[in-house]
Amino acid sequence: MTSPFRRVAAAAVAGALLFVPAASHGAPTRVRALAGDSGFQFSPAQTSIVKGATVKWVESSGTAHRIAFYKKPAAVSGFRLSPNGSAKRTFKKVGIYKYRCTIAPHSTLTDGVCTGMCGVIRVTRP
Ligand SMILES: [Cu+2]
Repeated sequence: MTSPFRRVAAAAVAGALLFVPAASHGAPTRVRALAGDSGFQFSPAQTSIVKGATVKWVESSGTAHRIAFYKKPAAVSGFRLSPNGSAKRTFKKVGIYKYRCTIAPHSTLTDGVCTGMCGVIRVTRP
């Protein structure tokens, strides 16, 4: 049994070892929305892309989600993620974007700190 934290840490270590560059303008970077036995989470919870790249959220647990960006350097609209559906957003400005699922009890936001189904997208220069 691997905790979500350990999985994220393991992914970060694997990424560092492989020198995985930030995703370029090719296929969208995928983020899975998980629920059920895995708990409410985005996988990976943190991802890096280059400016102009697209993130595609894929729901694979049969649960609806509502994504809202609560910290962003540029406007990016939230969206509903239908059960087993997907949605994309393209990021045109460098910076750190933080988002969460606002459907209770998937995440909570207290004093700017998100717990649960929370995600971060780091958008870097190409
Ligand atoms: Cu959710």
